[in-house]
Amino acid sequence: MAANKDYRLLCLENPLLDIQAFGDEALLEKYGLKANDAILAEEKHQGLFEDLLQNYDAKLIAGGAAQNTARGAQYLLPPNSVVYLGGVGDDKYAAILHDAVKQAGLRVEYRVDPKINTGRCGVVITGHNRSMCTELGAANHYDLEHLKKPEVWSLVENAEVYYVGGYHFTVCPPAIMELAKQAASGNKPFILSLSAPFICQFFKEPLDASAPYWDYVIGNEGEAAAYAESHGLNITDVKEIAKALANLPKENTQRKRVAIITQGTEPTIVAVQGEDEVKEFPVHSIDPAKINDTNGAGDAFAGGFAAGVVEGKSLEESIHMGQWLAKLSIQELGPSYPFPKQSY
Ligand code: 26A
Repeated sequence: MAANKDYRLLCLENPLLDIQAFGDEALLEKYGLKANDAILAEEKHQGLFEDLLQNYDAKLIAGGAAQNTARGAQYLLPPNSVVYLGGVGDDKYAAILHDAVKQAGLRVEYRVDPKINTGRCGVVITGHNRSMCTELGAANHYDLEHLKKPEVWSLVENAEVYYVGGYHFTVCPPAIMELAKQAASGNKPFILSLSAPFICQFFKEPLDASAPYWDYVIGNEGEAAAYAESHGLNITDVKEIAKALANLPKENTQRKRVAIITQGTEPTIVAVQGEDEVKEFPVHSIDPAKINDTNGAGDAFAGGFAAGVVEGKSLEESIHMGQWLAKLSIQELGPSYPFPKQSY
């Protein structure tokens, strides 16, 4: 890989503005939310966003899981390394996202829909848990037409590594498949995040269609369990689930698939296709008093890891980079990274 090329990492998913607050049991109960979850907003959640802003001193923070990952990868990589695609509206929320990505040095190619609001994610923090409730808005209107615009498609062709957030399976699976095929045909790494248990449960068909293209699949213990259950694997051991993911049929046989399962403060599990031994990597220790909130920790891990893949680092080193960035991010409010930059 040429070291001086621009935009080597291309990411796709749903740009969202997080409306994040420290909440309580009563708030979770009022909207029927679980303490630690990610869901799509239904009718009964409509009041949540205003409630958070009016009564819980909510902060507006740039979000969208893969956009957080993209900002994270750019944090570690040379300038102009990462480009991110997704759909937004033309409103004050989009302006906040533009400011955040500008500060992060992240290039975005948004599909702008002037008639629809930028997506919002209500985030309720209780202790080390976060409950997320998303109204996708304009993010739900990302389409192939945007991906195939010559100025966007040339970025796709130019990229050397692809990162897709699994949340995008609710939006435009054909765009995911285009990136997956582009990766396989050029023997370039395709990284997929499972994103949330509900993706493994309710978006199984498009998820499975993309599986042969995963060079790296990243998830947490909850997503791994949901995958195992929804696929009738009859296993609950995280290492065994990682192994099963790593050994699914694969399109590009020039790369062995790697499955990575994070488990909060417990060690990160890594299985490699065809290998018997499943490895464990302890997370970087942190004084609990320094943890601000863990929302976005998984996205930060994925960002650090993806940066390692882009730079051609070893698997061990890439995991280490992911854990390093996750440790930085949990000391910030929301899915953010410290500025001025800390160097790895
Ligand atoms: C389709 N859904 C539900 C989502 C999301 C999402 N990003 C994309 N699509 N639901 C929550 N998030 C984001 O996850 C980040 C934390 O990992 C939130 O915006 C938050 O920044």
